[in-house]
Amino acid sequence: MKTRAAVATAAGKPLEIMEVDLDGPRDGEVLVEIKATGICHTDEFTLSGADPEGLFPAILGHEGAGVVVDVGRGVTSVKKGDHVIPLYTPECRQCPSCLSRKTNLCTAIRATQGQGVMPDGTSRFSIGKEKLHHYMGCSTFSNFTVLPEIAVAKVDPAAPFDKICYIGCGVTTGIGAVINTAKVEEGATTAVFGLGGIGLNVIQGLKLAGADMIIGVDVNNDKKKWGERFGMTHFVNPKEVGDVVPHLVNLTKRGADQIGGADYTFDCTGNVNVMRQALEACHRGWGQSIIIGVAGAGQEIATRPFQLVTGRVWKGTAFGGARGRTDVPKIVDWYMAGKIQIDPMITHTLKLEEINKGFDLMHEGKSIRSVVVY
Ligand code: NAD
Ligand code: AHE
Ligand code: ZN
Repeated sequence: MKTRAAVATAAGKPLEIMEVDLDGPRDGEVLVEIKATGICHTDEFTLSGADPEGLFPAILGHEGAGVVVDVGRGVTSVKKGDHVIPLYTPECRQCPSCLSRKTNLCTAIRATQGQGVMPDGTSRFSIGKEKLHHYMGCSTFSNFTVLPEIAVAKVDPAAPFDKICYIGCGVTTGIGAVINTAKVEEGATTAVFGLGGIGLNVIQGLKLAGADMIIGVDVNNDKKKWGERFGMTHFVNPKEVGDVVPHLVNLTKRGADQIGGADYTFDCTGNVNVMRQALEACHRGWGQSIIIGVAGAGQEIATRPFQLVTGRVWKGTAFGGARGRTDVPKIVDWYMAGKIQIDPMITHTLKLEEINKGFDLMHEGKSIRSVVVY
């Protein structure tokens, strides 16, 4: 079949809207009509050329929602007409990682996913004889896409596609980092670095978890009102306070010994210098810093080992530690029940032809989330 898609032809170039060829689903695969897709910073990261796994030409996009329109042989868990969210972190429930109960990082198809192909080693996308790469197993910047059955979560059909697509990455990553990875407890003192599409969801997760102090840290003062909207209690612009680490340690002093530092900090910037600040702003003895941001090829994190020797913990999280087929439908239900907010964070709704504008808005710091509606 033919489908409309935004194609990443080369690193650093705007996406090109074109008609591409799409082969139907093979064994264990499903064909999904994508109804809406968010634009995540990670799409920008790969398009920029910074992603060591980046492949071109490719169809990017990993934050979608849509309807199953066809299924391959052997598919049992979804059927035509089901509403689904594609999962860049699948859940096969059979691999050693899924069975370990220690991680959400299913390994069933990770190798081929990183090579931009389906589990059988081939691509479903092409333009004539030229093959196009899949991206993060999702390629939601195409109106129709093919996914393995284990990489779709079946969700409430009443949920609006143009909002729940964001659960395909940003919402789940932010809230999950708090609940699944950090396991933040009531009354905690916390700091969130970077108040974009991920950081604001960390803030909303911290509010849900009952954190007392939620400090937002961002170089853009416009983000103050955004953080406050979702439960941030204090705002710090690192450009205005000198060295941000002692500033945060001072701000979080509490208890008889007046030792400062947050119980939990979150990096939502992808900047390795910020990751160090987030670790060092943690409380001696128990503070945990969760790395969510993704950094480019060649970037490394550093700190004095003393920071870890004295009990601070550095952790990372992918997709908020969520098991997609199990947890994503629940998060959609939370949204439908009004337990979490999504609508105000979707600042821009665009047509596929306007997708490059979504990247411009992100670069300019003007959007929280742009969503493309097909
Ligand atoms: P975004 O562009 O919407 O937000 C980034 C925010 O960081 C902006 O508000 C920006 O002003 C702020 N910022 C930039 N430099 C800063 C600094 N030095 N100090 C403080 N704030 C600073 O991006 P996003 O969509 O929220 O994504 C954030 C990061 O999370 C990206 O690196 C993205 O690739 C990554 N990500 C990771 C996962 C995962 O599973 N681990 C999932 C989604 C996104
Ligand atoms: N190709 C990148 C990996 C980037 C990365 O860490 N991606 C996250 C999801 S970001 C979503 O917006 C992830 O899921 N990681 C786990 C995995 O298996 O990739 C690089 O840096 O090489
Ligand atoms: Zn993402």
